[in-house]
Amino acid sequence: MAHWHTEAKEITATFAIVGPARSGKSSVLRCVFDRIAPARRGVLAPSGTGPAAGPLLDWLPLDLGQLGGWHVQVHLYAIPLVAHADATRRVVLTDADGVLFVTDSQASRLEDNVVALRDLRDQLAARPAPGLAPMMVYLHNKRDLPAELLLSAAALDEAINPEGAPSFECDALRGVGVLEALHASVTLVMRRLVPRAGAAS
Ligand SMILES: Nc1nc2c(ncn2[C@@H]2O[C@H](COP(=O)(O)OP(=O)(O)OP(=O)(O)O)[C@@H](O)[C@H]2O)c(=O)[nH]1
Ligand SMILES: [Mg+2]
Repeated sequence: MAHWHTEAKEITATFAIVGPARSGKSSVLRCVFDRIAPARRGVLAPSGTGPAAGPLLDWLPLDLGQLGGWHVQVHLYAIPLVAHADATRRVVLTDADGVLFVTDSQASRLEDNVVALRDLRDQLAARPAPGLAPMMVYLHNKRDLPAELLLSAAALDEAINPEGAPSFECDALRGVGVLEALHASVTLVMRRLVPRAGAAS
């Protein structure tokens, strides 16, 4: 959950980048890092590559400056979909204000998207405060692949986003759609947080 420093008028919010294995979660984070002004971002900390190596997530802190009279900082975490990162994912999801769900748009990966989303919902239901679910935004990734391999964005939305959360067609390797999706996610989260921040001050 977000942290407020009311005297300094600062908010720190957490965003989890989740989705099926190899859908492009780390690529999304790398894309944000490459396209945000250096003064606005910290160091990108990539995950380790095996059970014994390094942190089991990629982490990127951003300083978004003033929004709604508050100084906004965000932490983006991309958690690999491997069994030994399950505990890490649970911890990040416990704290997440926003979720960026990265789907793999290939028709052959539909079931993987569905299963990853079901797992996410189970993990969110187990949060200490399950009523206040994180704001969801979908990134339908790999839209650069040949059209015959892909499901349409509408078909993906119908399958995994029936509630109609914002969704974006993305190519994380070339930076298409990613910053737009992040902007939408931050906006949704801040709309929810800023009134609460006002109440807390
Ligand atoms: N064509 C295409 N390939 C992509 C795109 N995004 C990621 N990839 C490729 O997909 C593969 C997996 O990308 P990652 O970013 O490592 O995926 P991930 O979701 O972080 O994977 P895990 O952490 O292992 O679950 C890599 O070979 C990427 O280059 C995209 O938009 N288009
Ligand atoms: Mg990864």
